[in-house]
Amino acid sequence: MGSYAVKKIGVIERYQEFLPVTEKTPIISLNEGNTPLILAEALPCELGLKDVRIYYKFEGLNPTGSFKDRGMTMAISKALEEKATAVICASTGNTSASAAAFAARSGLKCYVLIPEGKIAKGKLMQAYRYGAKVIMIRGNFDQALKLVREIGEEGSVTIVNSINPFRIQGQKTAAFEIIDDLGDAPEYHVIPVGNAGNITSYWLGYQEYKKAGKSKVLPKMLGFQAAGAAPIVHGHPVEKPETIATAIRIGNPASWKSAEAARDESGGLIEAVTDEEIGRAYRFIAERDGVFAEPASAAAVAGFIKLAKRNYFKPKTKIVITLTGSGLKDPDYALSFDDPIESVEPELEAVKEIMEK
Ligand code: AN7
Repeated sequence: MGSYAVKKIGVIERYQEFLPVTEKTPIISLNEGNTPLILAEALPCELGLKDVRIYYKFEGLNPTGSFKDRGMTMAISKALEEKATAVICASTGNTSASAAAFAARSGLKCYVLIPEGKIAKGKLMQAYRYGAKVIMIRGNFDQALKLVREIGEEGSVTIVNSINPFRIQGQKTAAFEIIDDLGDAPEYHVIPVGNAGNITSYWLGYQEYKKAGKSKVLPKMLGFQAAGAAPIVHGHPVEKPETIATAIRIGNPASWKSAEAARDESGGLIEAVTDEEIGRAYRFIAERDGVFAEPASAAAVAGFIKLAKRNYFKPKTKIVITLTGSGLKDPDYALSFDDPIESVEPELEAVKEIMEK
């Protein structure tokens, strides 16, 4: 073997002093984390924002294409340490893809419960191909999570939804990376909210790093739910959540209270954005900034745009927007817009005619 000096490491090895692991923890990693902060250029330009810096924390570049891998490396490693034999989760898609991948690598059996017909094709495909036992529920995510809790209580299968505290621990490393990259925390952090584990995780990470003297600033946490699935905004569960952003089609988030705490302690907010606003933001960042994220991620961008138009942001500040998952996850949504891809005979004139349109 030749020498291979660059050793890419995952979030547990990189941040072990901040995580509940020991030398005895068997680390199951896919080199997750270490995702880039991509400077937004078209977005501030379009909004006439001259003296703020906006970064996309692009979590779509994780091994299974979403931020879930940060929490899953922890949850699966700890499950293995605790001699589990099987894991289970309910999912709107990304958790199931991530659980399936890390379980495959660990040798643990994996069961995933997903709402039938309501998860993006790429995610379903991942869970299936990584070899999880995929069970489609004729109901929504909240009903699937309730079943998972019941199965978890029986004791033989470990739950790897974010009600598993190791998930939150792993996911907080995204905040660490941002501070390590920027030298301090941003003044504002914008993030989509579904089951509310991620906003909880970032807030925990920002606070812990500040306590450790790694940063001076604590950001305002700015969360966005889809208008048809906005229980935290309305202050009560939504029985039939609906949104094109299927990842956040959740009516009764598990981390509801801690999301409210993140919002209130940081002086932030949690608001709603419509599917139309999500769709526009989704197209804008792909078409103008060259960053392809999934609809749920675009909810954060849509929220950012809404606040910017209200002159919410103070000048000379930094803003980080987490793009939670890859646009590749949801081909059906990507191809659903009414600007059709045209087909022609293989003739020069015909091709030129379309080029000039
Ligand atoms: C791309 O996979 O809940 O507020 O079961 O996949 O931490 O739930 C996914 C959530 C945002 C919301 N963006 O994060 C699941 C699941 C994407 C997501 C969220 C999800 P949380």
